Amino acid sequence: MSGLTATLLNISAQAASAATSAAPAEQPYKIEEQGVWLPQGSSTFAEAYDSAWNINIWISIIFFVIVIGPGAYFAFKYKRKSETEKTSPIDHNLTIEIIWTLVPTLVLFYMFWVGFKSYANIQVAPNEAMEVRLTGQMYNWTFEYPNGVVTTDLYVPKGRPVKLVMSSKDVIHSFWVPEFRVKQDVVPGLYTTMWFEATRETTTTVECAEYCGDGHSKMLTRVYVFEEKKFDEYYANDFDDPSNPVPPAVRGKRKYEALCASCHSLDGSRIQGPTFQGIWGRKELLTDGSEVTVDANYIKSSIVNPQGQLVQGYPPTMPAFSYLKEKDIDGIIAFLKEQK
Ligand code: HEC
Ligand SMILES: [Cu+2]
Repeated sequence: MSGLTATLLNISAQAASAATSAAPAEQPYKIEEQGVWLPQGSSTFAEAYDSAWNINIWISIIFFVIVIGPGAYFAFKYKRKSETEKTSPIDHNLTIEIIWTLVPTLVLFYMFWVGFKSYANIQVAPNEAMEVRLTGQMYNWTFEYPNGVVTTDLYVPKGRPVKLVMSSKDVIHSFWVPEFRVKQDVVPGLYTTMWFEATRETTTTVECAEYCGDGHSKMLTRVYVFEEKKFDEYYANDFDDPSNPVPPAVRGKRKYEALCASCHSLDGSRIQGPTFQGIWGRKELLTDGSEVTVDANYIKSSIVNPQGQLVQGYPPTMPAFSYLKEKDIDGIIAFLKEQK
């Protein structure tokens, strides 16, 4: 990637972390560079993709020189020298015309073939691929793994194929991992898929590549590629670092950011649901006229059975999160306790 794009990406990464101060203050979003054109290749597609890129760029450069070079030269060499000079009577040359029709046609077929080969490969995921369900929304991505764990960062094993089954909750987004050389639209009301197999341990970045609103540039998300063993350990541990257990409130905060932040604010503002600011111990009027004090039991039942007790003045739109594990719910409760 060029230095300029990298600079722009860094600027938007800073903007993103400044805007969502809740985001974990980790390393900046990065895409590893190599040379002038393309970033480091980190998936099995990179080789074919990069060679297609190189072939196309070199053919374009060569033909640019072949076409524009003589054109510019002739413009000077055969420039009309006087008012009375006549144009030469030559009008065409069959041999040359056949050559300059046939050669570019064959070159075009070759370029098509080079692109089509890897395109076909990118379209069809291997059967054994791990299927991860991706949801795009303004302005983040969530990933649901086969074991039901939902994350806001993408974790993938090195050397094993991963298939993403993607859809959007609102507008069209585009899921783009430059280092993997994959990009696919994420569309409301439609499943799109893509797959890849990472080839090296790295931490790279997802960008949204379809302008989707004013938070578009903030849809940066990390992709962690782990060795298979490390991946399996993380996978079994809800993608928390097994050697560095997180306190419940931190786990809860992550779940909040992944699942609840789109409807519940922490700063007192009303989104779809009541704010979590000062929620612990708050007295809440329910639609059946009764009053409850927010405690652990109420929060738990709000999460697994949201329609059971509805807060007055709010729509019954909260989905049930019955798949959440006990320790995630405990984490959320611990996190909500802290929201003064
Ligand atoms: C699609 C929007 C939406 C999402 C996502 C959502 N909620 Fe809600 N939530 C609501 C709405 C609307 C209400 C108010 C109506 C009701 O009581 O169900 C609510 C109410 C609540 C309440 C009761 C609040 C109070 O002041 O009494 C709790 C607790 C709660 N949600 C927890 C969560 C947690 C935890 C998550 C994430 C795991 C979550 N919600 C995700 C929409 C949402
Ligand atoms: Cu987007």
